[in-house]
Amino acid sequence: MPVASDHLASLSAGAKKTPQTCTDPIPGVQTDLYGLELWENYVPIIDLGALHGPRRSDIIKHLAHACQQYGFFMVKNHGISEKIMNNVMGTAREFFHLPEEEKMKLQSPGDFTSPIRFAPSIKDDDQNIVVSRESLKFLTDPLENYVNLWPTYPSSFREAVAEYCVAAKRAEITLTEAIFESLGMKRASMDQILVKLEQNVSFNYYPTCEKSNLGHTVGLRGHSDPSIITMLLSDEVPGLEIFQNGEWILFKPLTNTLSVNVGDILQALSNGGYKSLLHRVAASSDTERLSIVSNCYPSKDTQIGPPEELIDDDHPAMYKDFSYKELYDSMWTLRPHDSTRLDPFKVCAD
Ligand SMILES: O=C(O)CCC(=O)C(=O)O
Repeated sequence: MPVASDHLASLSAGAKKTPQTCTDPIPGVQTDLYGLELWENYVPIIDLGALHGPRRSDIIKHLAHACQQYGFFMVKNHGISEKIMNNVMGTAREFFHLPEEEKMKLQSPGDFTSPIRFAPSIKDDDQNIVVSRESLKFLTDPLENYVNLWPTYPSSFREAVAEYCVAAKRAEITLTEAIFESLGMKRASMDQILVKLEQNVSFNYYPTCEKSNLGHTVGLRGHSDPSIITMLLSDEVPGLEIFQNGEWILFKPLTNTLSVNVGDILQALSNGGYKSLLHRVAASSDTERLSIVSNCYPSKDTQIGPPEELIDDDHPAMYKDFSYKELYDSMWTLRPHDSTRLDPFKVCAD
């Protein structure tokens, strides 16, 4: 049975089990010879709903291509209802519009391990740059351990966010399992990760900045994510820029889709076959922007070096065998905008 049904069953009810399917053609989308849709020629669209039907093996091939060539794709028919997405976006927007002193109550300066933390915009004097993003980051897994730490204002917060987290995690498990299958991982290698997948969520708010300050303001600096995959729900305001073929490309979100990027852990697990995406967010003087990021990663004791079935004479191991805890502990010693998180775990330094 291809679907990680045991792992999905462990999620509480609330999210739709069978993703809604939409087969209407989307303007601006071309389909290649293998049936893979490409949005504006640079972002693949993966039909997550079709993983549950007879086209599963085609979708697995689409995923392999998307992760190898792009490190970034959109998912449609992901099973997260419009109502759940609208509720969580509305709640996040209300949160960021609270008075500064309310949000600052959730700040925990210097403590990156706090289960919930608000971070305001910052000025980096060394680089003479303002990073305009405000964020609220929180652990979500298991929900019952964390919900009581979440804000009670806006009053919709706990319910709307919990519903979104459950639905997003369901989509992430389905997608992660399919991505592992696309790599040719053995069932046992997949399961040692899938049974212990965890999630954290970040609400990101990018206020508008004065036109005169645009030259030294960014939304968020270039980085990759310390995740297996990262799933992004954003409003329709462009801002995310992805690094592809040596240039930064502005991504234009498509309604009702989520975007997904390959993270550092998947790059290590795939022995470098799937590339972790470098991305950043531009500042705007016209429109504020809101996004919700869900990071999917393994438990601390999980081994995330490439599994033996992906290593042979033609594909020698690029990374040592290491645990997620080792990666997690080492990443606080690097600057957050370094994209070198995996370097200490390489078999041979470049
Ligand atoms: O807001 C976005 O589009 C991206 C956010 C992001 O990259 C992050 O939270 O790490």
